[in-house]
Amino acid sequence: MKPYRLIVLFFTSFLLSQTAIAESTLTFENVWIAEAPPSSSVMVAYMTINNASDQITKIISATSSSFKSISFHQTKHEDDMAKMEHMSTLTIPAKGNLVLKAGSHHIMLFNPVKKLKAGDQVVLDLKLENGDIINLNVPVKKQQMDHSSHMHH
Ligand SMILES: [Cu+2]
Repeated sequence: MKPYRLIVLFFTSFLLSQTAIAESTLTFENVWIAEAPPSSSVMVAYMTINNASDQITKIISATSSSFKSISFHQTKHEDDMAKMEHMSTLTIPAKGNLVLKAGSHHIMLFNPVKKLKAGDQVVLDLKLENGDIINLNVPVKKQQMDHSSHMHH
């Protein structure tokens, strides 16, 4: 029983290390940054990240020459309060997707180097766990009034 299990374990880890090389088949949809009010020093990026591979893929950091710092957040609702929680990675499930949207996961952009408005373009560099860097061109767009978020009143 025991030696058999060991062999299975070795074989599994061999397979995992093989597929890791062919990793990183992410595609991005509906990528945009919401235009912020003039007084605001933070902006938010939204997108849908599709993972065509059969491996969980993690984005471990994001940088941009247009912002002083960037972090990953998740909005959590506790009682009647919406709180933003820091996330160390954006994790995209195998053969699945991660939707960054209002009230959920999002990318928080701090202190724009210059004022950005609808029509501007920003480059975001997303770094994957395997070291790959994805350069995303992201348009700034006007935020739509979303009445669905007021539904529970
Ligand atoms: Cu946030």
